[in-house]
Amino acid sequence: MGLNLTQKILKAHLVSGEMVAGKEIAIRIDQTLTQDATGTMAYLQFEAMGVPRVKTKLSVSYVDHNMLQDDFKNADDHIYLQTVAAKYGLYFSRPGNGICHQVHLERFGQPGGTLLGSDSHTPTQGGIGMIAIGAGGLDVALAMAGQPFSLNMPFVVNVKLTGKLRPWVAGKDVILEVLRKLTVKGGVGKVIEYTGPGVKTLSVPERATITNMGAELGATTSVFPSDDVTKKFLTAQKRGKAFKALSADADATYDQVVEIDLGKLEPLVAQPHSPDNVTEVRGLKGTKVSQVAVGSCTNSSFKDLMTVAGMLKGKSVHPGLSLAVAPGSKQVYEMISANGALKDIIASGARILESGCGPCIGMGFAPNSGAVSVRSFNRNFTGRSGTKDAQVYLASVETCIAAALTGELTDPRKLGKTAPKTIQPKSYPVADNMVIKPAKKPVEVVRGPNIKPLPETKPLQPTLSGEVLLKVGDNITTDHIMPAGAKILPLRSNIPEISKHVFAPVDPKFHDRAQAAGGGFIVGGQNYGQGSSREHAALAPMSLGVKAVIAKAFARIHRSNLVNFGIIPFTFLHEADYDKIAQGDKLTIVVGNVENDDIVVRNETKGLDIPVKHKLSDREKDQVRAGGALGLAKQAK
Ligand code: MIC
Ligand code: SF4
Repeated sequence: MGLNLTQKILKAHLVSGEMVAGKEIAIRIDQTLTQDATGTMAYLQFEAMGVPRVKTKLSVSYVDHNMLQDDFKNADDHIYLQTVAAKYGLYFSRPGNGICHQVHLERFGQPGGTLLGSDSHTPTQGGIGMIAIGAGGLDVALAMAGQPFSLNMPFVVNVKLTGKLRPWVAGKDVILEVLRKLTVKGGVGKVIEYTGPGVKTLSVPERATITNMGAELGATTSVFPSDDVTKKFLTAQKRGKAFKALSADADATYDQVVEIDLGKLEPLVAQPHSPDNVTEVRGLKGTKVSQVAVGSCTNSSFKDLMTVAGMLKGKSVHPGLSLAVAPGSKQVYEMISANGALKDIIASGARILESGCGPCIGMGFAPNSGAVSVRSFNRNFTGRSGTKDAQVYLASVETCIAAALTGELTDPRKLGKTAPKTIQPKSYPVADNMVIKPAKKPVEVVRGPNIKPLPETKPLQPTLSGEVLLKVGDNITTDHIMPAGAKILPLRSNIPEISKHVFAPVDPKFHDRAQAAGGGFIVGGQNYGQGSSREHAALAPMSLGVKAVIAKAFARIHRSNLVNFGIIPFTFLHEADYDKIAQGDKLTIVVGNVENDDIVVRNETKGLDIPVKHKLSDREKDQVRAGGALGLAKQAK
């Protein structure tokens, strides 16, 4: 029987396990990436493992998130990251070089390879046929130390593309349509593999937008075949040698099939506050917009910026709003400045931001109170923009600029029959002068005062008891659990400080209550922990004494992060039992050594027994017993 592309690449990297969907496998990791907001912790953990040099084929450390330097903290972290990279054999992409996923696509991604990144949008590289997976920093540190990465063998969804996008319809609209069909939890445990005759009509930047935002499906990753389009892109990046033709076997089978006729799609938008709350732009005509932002790892390629420039040329930004534009990388920035496109963008009145994550993670350009903000980004969770009551809509670059010109949500097709043409360059300018190679001589790692030691982990207690510190509903994101933004992100290397903000958007008293109670439990609904890969959403609760989370279901990366830090992720055996626990209830859970999966939660307050499962693999059981994966890695040394 033939294999699909996902199975082929996983098979070529299989270290252990059986390739049966849902069963745990371990794969060899060729490349890793980190960004600064998760990287500091990942390298502190890597250092604690005592491995002298990274063991991957390539590891890159990027700085793109914590770029606002309003005091020493972020700048100190950047120097720590630079020196640690030099010492341990990593490439270091300096602040200013661009957003990790965009730069990685341009310069490092490898069709057919595996990439583990401490950022949930690592699957962007699926746009060139790579199996690229987001994970917590500790998992990435372990991969850098040469350990295989464990995951459940994914189910594979075939998204069959036919037809061709019509003018003004973009790659972003394709992924918004997939999100509308599958929802933010529809991809959990699955890889989304794109096939069909429509694939060849999509450029690499369009494919990368689609695989990037596949993260919002909760998918393990997304992948496109590597074909002539990929070859042209890599050759233009002077990386023709990295090309390898890859596709599914003709008789490959899939667990699920979704068909999309590209020719039938129209401009779409994700409404507040979830990326799957998708509808046609035309239906929202007339909605007044206060700000527009173009950029982020989803839509900041040369193609995107040329679309922005083409639409803005000779026109003015609407007086009722503010437009910000952030080119995704230095390469993009250089190209649009060399060909005059940047001039057209500036002349329109747009505010040019540096190449980095910026407003996507609440690092500046927060909307005004109650504002409607239209963004070419991938997440619109409540408060993520920095303004709690802002209404964030996610859309293509075309729809963003249509709003920027008219002051309201406008179907870009209303701007004329012909969309601006963007030609794929035959050659990209390659400088790489902002990528520092690993040092050959010994390097001293520089640590600023904001870099605090890792918190201590404690081995598993056979009986867990305490109160339910918080009960939350479905689709709680890591932005709820451990918010980001300009004020909190600089504390990523300081767990005692960042812990003060755990669950702040949901309940500002959470920290004090958890401390007073000496820890306890969290109860959650469906898809608990969706969104980012930030392990701080597990690490900080752990430092506050959270021992277990009992939920209806977990998002993949967050579940792994909980286990990595010794917090047991229990799921209800019967979902209706969610109603049998209230905030403040006292619970006792006899877990023993977690060998047995059938565990009973005793609700002491209500006098009820509630059956739950931990579904830990043998590897995970060992991690939980040791109080987390780092403890285990140190024991193994
Ligand atoms: C995000 O988009 O939420 C982030 C910031 O890139 C995170 C990583 C982080 O929290 O540092 C992600 O997506 O994993
Ligand atoms: Fe950066 Fe936003 Fe992409 Fe996360 S989603 S990596 S914050 S641009």
